[in-house]
Amino acid sequence: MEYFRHLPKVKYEGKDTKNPFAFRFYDPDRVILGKTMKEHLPFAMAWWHNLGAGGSDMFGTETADKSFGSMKRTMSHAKAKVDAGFEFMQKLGVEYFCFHDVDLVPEAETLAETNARLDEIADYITRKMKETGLKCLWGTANLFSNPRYMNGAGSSNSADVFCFAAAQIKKALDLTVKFGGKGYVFWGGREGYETLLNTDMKLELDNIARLMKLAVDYGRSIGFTGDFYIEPKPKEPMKHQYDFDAATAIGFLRAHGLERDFKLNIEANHATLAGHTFQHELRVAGINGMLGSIDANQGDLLLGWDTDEFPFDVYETTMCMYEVIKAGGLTGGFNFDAKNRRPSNTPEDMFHGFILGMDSFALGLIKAARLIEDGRIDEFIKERYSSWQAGIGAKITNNEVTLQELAEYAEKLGAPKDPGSGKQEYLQRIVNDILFGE
Ligand code: XLS
Ligand code: CA
Ligand code: CA
Repeated sequence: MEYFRHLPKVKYEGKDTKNPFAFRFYDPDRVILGKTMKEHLPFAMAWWHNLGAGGSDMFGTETADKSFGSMKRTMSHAKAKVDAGFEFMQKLGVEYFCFHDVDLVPEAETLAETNARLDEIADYITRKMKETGLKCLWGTANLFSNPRYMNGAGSSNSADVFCFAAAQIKKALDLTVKFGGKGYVFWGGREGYETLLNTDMKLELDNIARLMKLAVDYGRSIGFTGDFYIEPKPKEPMKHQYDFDAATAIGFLRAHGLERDFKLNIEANHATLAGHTFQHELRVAGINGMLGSIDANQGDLLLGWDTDEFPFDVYETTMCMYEVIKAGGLTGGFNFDAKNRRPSNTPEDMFHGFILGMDSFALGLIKAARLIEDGRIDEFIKERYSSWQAGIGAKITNNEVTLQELAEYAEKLGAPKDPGSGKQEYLQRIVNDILFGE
């Protein structure tokens, strides 16, 4: 069955095309800084949003029909989603998918029955992957929807619940390995607290780390060679989540000896919820050697929650690609953890969402490469920090001084040289010139 029969295979037609189902900027074979666009931008479809989300919110039920011609919560619906998903990815030229265990099949009463359903669908998906050459970017376990996780999973007060989380992670790792996934994600949606009055924070944090270590040991024992990722998010659904932001997650990983097996999956919308820019979070991950993968979406500055919109803001995608290129690329990819707005409820809108996201990132890549080739920003930063290249600055960075020597140096100097202007407006003009002036 062809689910998107009336929709074409989306191709690159260049920026002058008026065809709504064509790419204006995403030209997979175009070479930029020595790599094709397709290599720079391994795009992925999020199973949960694209094949699951029907636009419901706290005030209303679904507006988009994602039944794909089958009754929901049945195995035939699970298979229809696979067929629709693979057709969608092929038509858009999206090479990867990401999944939670319970995105693939409806959860059953028992773990054993859910796992049997997962085995059935995994065989079906594996066949499709062989036929089409499409791949898995990462897998994860949903440890937040089922009521048993109301107090967290790894951070639950209940040791039994912790074991259920372990069971789900084990199975999700089995599936990730079966699909040849590049990564395995921990997003700690309910790993946090509502009030410290009922919370043993130290035990909860130690237990989350224990669960991660157990997952690493099991994953490596079954041949998983990819990266584990933490996906930071400060809040929602919990008031406070332990993986608040990139810096917090990195500190946690190092404190528990997990830094060799883990990197970060940075989501744009989570960065802004944490009070940071997307670029800030990418830079923190990048300079720590932990930039693994990206959840490519955006939030809304006027709303304080996780809206998971398709990427539209080209300043953001440009600065994102600037960070990614500077960090030497990703080990993962760009997962559109994004959903159509509630009134955008047609299959055409699903295509428009991805075309928007892919073109926004392609344009961001083109512009980021131009910023780097242009060189003025790099040159300015180099000059700005030039006092560290020689003299006292070089001695300090080589760790060749004492506090006493520095005090003597400062006293002799009388006053420091003018540190110079930060020239923010000049630099912002360069960005605008490159974005709009050429
Ligand atoms: C929710 C998260 C979630 C993770 C995967 O806010 O973005 O979807 O990416 O569990
Ligand atoms: Ca995400
Ligand atoms: Ca999100």
